[in-house]
Amino acid sequence: KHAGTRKLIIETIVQKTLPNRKPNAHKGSNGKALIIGGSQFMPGAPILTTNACLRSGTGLTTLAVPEEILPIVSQNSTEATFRSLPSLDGEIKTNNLYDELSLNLFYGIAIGPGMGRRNEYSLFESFEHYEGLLVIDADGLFHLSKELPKWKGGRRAGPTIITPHTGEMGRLTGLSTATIEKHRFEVSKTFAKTFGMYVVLKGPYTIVTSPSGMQWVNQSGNPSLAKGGSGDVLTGIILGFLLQHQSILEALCNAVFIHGKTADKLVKTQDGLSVTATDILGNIGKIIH
Ligand code: NPW
Ligand code: AMP
Ligand code: MG
Repeated sequence: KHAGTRKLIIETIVQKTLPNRKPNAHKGSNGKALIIGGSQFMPGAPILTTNACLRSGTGLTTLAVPEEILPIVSQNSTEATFRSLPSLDGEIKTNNLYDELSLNLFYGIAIGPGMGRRNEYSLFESFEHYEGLLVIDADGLFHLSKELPKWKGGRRAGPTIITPHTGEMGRLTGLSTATIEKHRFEVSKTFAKTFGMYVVLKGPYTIVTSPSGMQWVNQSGNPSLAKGGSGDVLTGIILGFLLQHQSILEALCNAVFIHGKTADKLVKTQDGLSVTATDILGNIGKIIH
C-alpha cells in the first residue's frame, strides 16, 4: 500500500548528497541564515541553534533576540552577528518582524527555540511575504498552532518546514500524543498535505514528509538525545543544511541523519547519560563526510 512513498534514509545516500565547498567559495556564497528566538529564561536554546547552524556550513549566521538577553547571548557565539528586538516581560514583542529584521536579506530563517509563549505573534503576517526558507520549531510551533487556518494550502511565498516532537504535533493537530505515536506516518502526511509544509516529526525514527506526501524514516540516533537542547541543535543543523543543499528533502534527511549519527558516535566513547546538546553540535563535523 505504501510502496514508493515511504523510504529509509540510507547512510551511503547521505554521504553522496552532502555538499562540498567549492574552491572559490566565499562567506557570502554559503548562505545567510537568521535565527529568531530566546527569552529571559531560555537564552541557551537559540545559542545552540545558532552554533549548530555555524557548524553546518552557513556563511553568515545572525541571531535575533529580545533586547535584554543580547549581552548574554552575544558572549556565547563568537562567529555569529546579532540583532536586538523589542521585548515585553523578557520575550520578543513585535508583530512586524518582516520590517524589523528586513527578512528578505536572509536565504533561510529558523524561528522558535527558547522564544517563550507569553506574547502573541502572528507568524503568518510576519512571514507571508518572506520568500526564503522558513523553519518553525519549539515555541514558534506554539504560535503557529494559534493561527493554523491562515496557513492552509501553503499560502506563504517560500517553503515552510516544521520540526515538532510528539507533544508539539499534538498541539498542532489537537490529537493526543498516544494517537500520534500510533499513527506517526498518517498524521505527518495529512498535516504536510493540508498545510503544504515539510514536516519533520521527531523522536526515535524521525519521519521527514514532503508537502506531496513522500516520507523518509531516519534510523540514526539513540536515547542520549532525550535531553533539553537536542531539538534546538537539530534546528540549527537543518537551517545550515538547507542553505548548503539544492534539494530541501536531501537537506532535511541529511540533517536528521547527521544529528542522530553524531549521538551514535559519541556514545561509543562517552556514556549516553552525559552526552549534552553542546557535545552534539561540537561533534557534527566528525560525522559529515
Ligand atoms: P510530558 O512532559 O512528557 O508530560 P513543550 P518543550 C509533551 C526550549 N528549550 N518529546 C510533554 O509532555 C525550547 O526551545 C530551552 C517531548 C510536554 O507536555 C522551547 O522554546 C532550552 N515532549 C521551550 O523550551 C533547553 C513530549 O510535550 C510537552 C513528547 C519549550 O520546549 C530545553 C513538551 O513540549 C528546551 O529545548 C516527546 N516525545 N511527547 C534552553 N537551554 O534554553 C509528549 N510531550 O512544552 O511544547 O515544549 O519541548 O519543553
Ligand atoms: P526536542 O524534544 O525538540 O529537544 O528534540 C529532541 C531531539 O532528540 C529530536 O531530534 C529527537 O528525534 C531526538 N531524540 C529524543 N529522544 C530520542 C530517542 N530516544 N532516540 C532517538 N532520538 C531521540
Ligand atoms: Mg524542541
